[in-house]
Amino acid sequence: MGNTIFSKIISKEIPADIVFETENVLAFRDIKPQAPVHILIIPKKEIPTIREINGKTDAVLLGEMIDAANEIAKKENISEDGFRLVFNCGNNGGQEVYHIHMHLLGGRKFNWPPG
Ligand code: DGP
Repeated sequence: MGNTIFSKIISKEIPADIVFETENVLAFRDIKPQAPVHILIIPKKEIPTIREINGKTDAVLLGEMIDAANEIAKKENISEDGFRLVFNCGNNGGQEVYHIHMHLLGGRKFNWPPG
């Protein structure tokens, strides 16, 4: 088993508000939401950062994460107005949990460039 808090959420050792689950992907509400809808979409496979992603071998998994985002966005009624998907990577990227996760944010308008 892994050593981040997300491994314990995957194994259900600690609770989370899970909104979507398949064999390979899990999605749950962020504990510190930055928008009316803020959901984390994670692979069950442990990958510490986006730097460890191999585009060829991980393509199907990443595709499943995008499919999950689209399905959840529809369920949460944020699809039509639009939403933001974010991977933070490493120190400058603001990553806190070293198990990759895609933030799905919606329900309000976001600024660009980000702060
Ligand atoms: P990042 O900074 O990209 O690594 O984002 C980590 C996010 O994970 C942050 O928005 C807060 C969230 N988070 C951290 N610990 C927990 C937890 O135990 N449960 C849930 N639901 N979210 C968590």
